[in-house]
Amino acid sequence: MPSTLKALASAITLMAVASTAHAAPFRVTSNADSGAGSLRAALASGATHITIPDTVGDISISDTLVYEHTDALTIVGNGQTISGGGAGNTLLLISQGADLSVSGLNFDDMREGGWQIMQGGGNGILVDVPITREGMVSVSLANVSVSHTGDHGVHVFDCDLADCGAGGGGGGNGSPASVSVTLSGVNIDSVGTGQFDADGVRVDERGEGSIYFQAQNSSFVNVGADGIELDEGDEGDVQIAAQWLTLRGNGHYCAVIEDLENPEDPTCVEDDDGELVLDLDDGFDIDEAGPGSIVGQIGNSTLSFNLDEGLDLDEEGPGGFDISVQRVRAFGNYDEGVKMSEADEGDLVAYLRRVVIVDSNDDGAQIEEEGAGSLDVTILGSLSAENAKEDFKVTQETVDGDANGTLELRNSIFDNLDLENVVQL
Ligand SMILES: [Ca+2]
Ligand SMILES: [Ca+2]
Ligand SMILES: [Ca+2]
Ligand SMILES: [Ca+2]
Repeated sequence: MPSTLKALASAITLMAVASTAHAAPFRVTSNADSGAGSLRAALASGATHITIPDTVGDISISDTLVYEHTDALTIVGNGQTISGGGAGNTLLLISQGADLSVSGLNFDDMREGGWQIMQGGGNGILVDVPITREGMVSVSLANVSVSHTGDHGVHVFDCDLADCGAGGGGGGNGSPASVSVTLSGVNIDSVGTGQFDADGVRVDERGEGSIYFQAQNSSFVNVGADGIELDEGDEGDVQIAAQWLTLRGNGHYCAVIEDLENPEDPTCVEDDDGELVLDLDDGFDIDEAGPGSIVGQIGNSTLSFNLDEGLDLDEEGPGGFDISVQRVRAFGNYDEGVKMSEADEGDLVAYLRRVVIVDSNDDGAQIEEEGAGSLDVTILGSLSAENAKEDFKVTQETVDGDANGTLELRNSIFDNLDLENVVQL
C-alpha cells in the first residue's frame, strides 16, 4: 500500500476508534471493584451507555465510583446492588454535571447498626454541577433504590457553597443551568441518618435556572431529614408533577437528642422565642426564593408520621403559588399535615380536592399569603379532623388596601376553620 494511502487508512481507523470509544455501549463483565470489565473501568473509559447484564452479580466497592466526563451517561443495571460496605463514601459521583440516567440498580452503604448521629457518611448518588454548566442538568432514575447512606440519598448540587442551606436565604451562587429530576419506581430508605440536614432526594439550584421535578410510584421513608427537599434560589421556578408517592417517617435525625442544653449535635437545636427546640424535618419540602414561583401538582400520595410538616411549601421574593393537591392523605405528622406559605410580591392560588388530613400535631392545613398579592383557595370533597389546632387555617396579610382573599370550601368535613382576611364563598 502506498504510504499516503496507508496513512489515510490508519487515520480512518483512528477516527473509527475515537468515535466508537464514546458511542459503543460498554458491557460490564465483572463485578470486581476495579480492573478489566468492571463498572469502574466502564466509567473511566468515557463510555456513555453502560449495561450490567444479569450475569454480573452485586458489586462491592471500596471507594467512590466516579464519572468525570461531560457527555450524558446512561447506566442500565439488572437489579444489582452497589454496596459501599459502610465505608461512608459517596457511591456514585457525577463530577462534571453530566446528564445521568440510571435504571435497575440499588445503592446501599450498609453499615453495621446503620449510620448514627454525627457519624457522617456519603451520598448514594451525587451530581455535582460546575458553575459554568448551561442548559438543563437532567437526572433520571427508574427502578433504583438508595439505602443506608449517612448523607443524602440522591443529591443534585448546583451551588458553590459547601453547605448551601435552604432557599435563597441560605445563599450561594449557582450555574445558569436548570435541574430536571425524573423519578419512577425509586425507593429511598434509611438514608441521611449520619449527619444534620441530609435528605432522601435533595436538589440545590442557584443562579439562573429552575427545578423541574417529576416523580411517580416512588417512596421516601425513614430519612434523617426531609424525604424530598427542593431548594431553588435566584431567578427560576420550582415545577412539580408528583404522583403515587409515599413519604413516611422522615425527619428524625435530631429526635434522638434528649438533653437540649448539651446536644450530641449542636446544629440540631434552635432558639424558638427563647425556647430551645429540635430542628426536625418534613416529608416533602420545597423552598423557592428570588423571582419565580411554585407551580404544579401533587396527587395520589401519602404523607405520614413525618417529624415536622407532611407537605411544606414555602415561596418568597417575586412570584407565587399555583398548586393543585388531589387525593392526598396526610396523617400523624408532628406539625401541619399540609402547609403552604407565600411571602412578598405574588399570589397564592391553591386547589385541594379529595385531601384527607388527620392527626396532625398542629393545624391540619395551613395556607398563608403575605406581602402584595391575593389568595384564592379552593377546597373540595376533603376531610380534615382530629388535628391538634385548626383543621383548616387560611390567612392573608393585607397590605396597601389589598382585597380580602377568597376560600371556596365545598362538600368537606372538618371541625374548625380559622380565616383571617379571607372571605368564604
Ligand atoms: Ca442554576
Ligand atoms: Ca434558580
Ligand atoms: Ca419567588
Ligand atoms: Ca404575596
